[in-house]
Amino acid sequence: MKNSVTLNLNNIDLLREHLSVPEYDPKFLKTGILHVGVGGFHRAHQAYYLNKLHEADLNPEWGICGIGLRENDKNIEDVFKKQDNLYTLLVKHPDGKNEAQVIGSIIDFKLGYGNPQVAIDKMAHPDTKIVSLTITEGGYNFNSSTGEFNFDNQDIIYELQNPEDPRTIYGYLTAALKKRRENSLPPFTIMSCDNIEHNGDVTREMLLTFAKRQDSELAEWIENSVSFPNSMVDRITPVTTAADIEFLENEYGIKDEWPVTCEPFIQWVIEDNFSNGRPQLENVGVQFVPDVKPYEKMKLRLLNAGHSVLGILGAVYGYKTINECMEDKVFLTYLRSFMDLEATPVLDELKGINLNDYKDSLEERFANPNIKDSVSRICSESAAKLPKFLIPTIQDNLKSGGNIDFGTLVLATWCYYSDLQQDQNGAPLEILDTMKNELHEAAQNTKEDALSFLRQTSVFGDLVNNDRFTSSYTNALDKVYKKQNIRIIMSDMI
Ligand code: CS2
Repeated sequence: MKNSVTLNLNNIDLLREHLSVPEYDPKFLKTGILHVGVGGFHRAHQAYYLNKLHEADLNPEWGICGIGLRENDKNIEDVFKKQDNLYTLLVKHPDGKNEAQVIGSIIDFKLGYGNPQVAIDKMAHPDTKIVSLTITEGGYNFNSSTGEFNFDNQDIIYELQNPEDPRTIYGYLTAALKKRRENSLPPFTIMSCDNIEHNGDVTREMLLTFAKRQDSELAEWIENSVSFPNSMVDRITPVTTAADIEFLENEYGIKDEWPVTCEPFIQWVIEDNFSNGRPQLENVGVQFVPDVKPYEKMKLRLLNAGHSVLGILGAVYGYKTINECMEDKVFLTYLRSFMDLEATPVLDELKGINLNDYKDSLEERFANPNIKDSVSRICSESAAKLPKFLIPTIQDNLKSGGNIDFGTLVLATWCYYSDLQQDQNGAPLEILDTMKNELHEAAQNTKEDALSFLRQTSVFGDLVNNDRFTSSYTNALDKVYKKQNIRIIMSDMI
């Protein structure tokens, strides 16, 4: 074991003996990209690609500055200050091998919370060319079933009345774009990197709806001049644990308070639609395509939905990780049946992609025993995720007369999970969901009204009115609530 070294710019030369470090000097970068939502995923994905680009050839105008809009983003600011915005990326291979590297592409972090002008000024700075987002599926403030902007959100009401004191991404973006327009600066591109179908189009529509209420001329300018490329982003990034921090110190002699771990696979498919220039990311493997929609649909409905299938059924059965589920033949076969019989028939054709190979590769990725992606991460925010990942497949199959039972069992099990908040062995489950209370209340009424969970139309749309669906759902509910072992229910179906 080497003596451990604290991660910061002064120690780069010492750290080079332990692991790979940036061979460029981050001090030569200026901020071209502002990123809202610096969590594990952004740091394992976009920031990794930018780091790779600078390693090949320094692109001085494309440094990243993180922006935090939430109160607890203060923690990120603190760690980044200590570590000069550096962090370690630990790639975990299925054979147990690991690769660690220090990433230097994030060069700054600004906390908007408590001092929004700092973030607005940064967005309005002439060097800023792109504002990218990973604000989670639930962060876009629209009703999942109607697609409409939610004007009842208290933060939206507040910021419409107090434009100088924004709270949500919409308030920040409009305030910054307004300033750019007043200063005759070109607008930045708004690049959503969240798992939502047509993520760019959705961001555009929501921002325009908000901006029209505030300033119709500004809204028109945004409509005519801001680009919102759609994208498909992919890399499985588990939650960082204390064990990861310890592992890095023991194995690589690096003291890093906030590293990130991920799988080896990475993909980014994006439309080449930028209002103010972009980095040459095609040089490091990013795919620029004219229309990303078929790719994102494939990924959301196979990978993300597949994750939710394993996560919810696995959590209630008592599994803790996705790879544990994949080691179980019943779960593995159930997942494949869901993908083959329900998700695939309602996907668009994708030239050049063999869906069977894609599904095989998903199975391998989910099974990576080194990743230990927790089912609790997958189940978190299911109320925002399932309407994007799983429910559209059920709705499409209801229209086409296709099979729905594999997906429906997941929804019935989710009702049980939200109601009892424990697994089938009686062990408590930690529910991480913005809608936790609403879900719990609706699920608790299941005994009096079997369809009560489904009556949350903002999540389920009008599924409650579809007889074929409700009959499959009550049948599944009946089995799950009678405490039939979930694994036996699943194995009877495959
Ligand atoms: C996961 C995703 O949030 C989830 O439930 O399915 O975070 C998934 O791991 C990523 O989208 C992979 O690219």
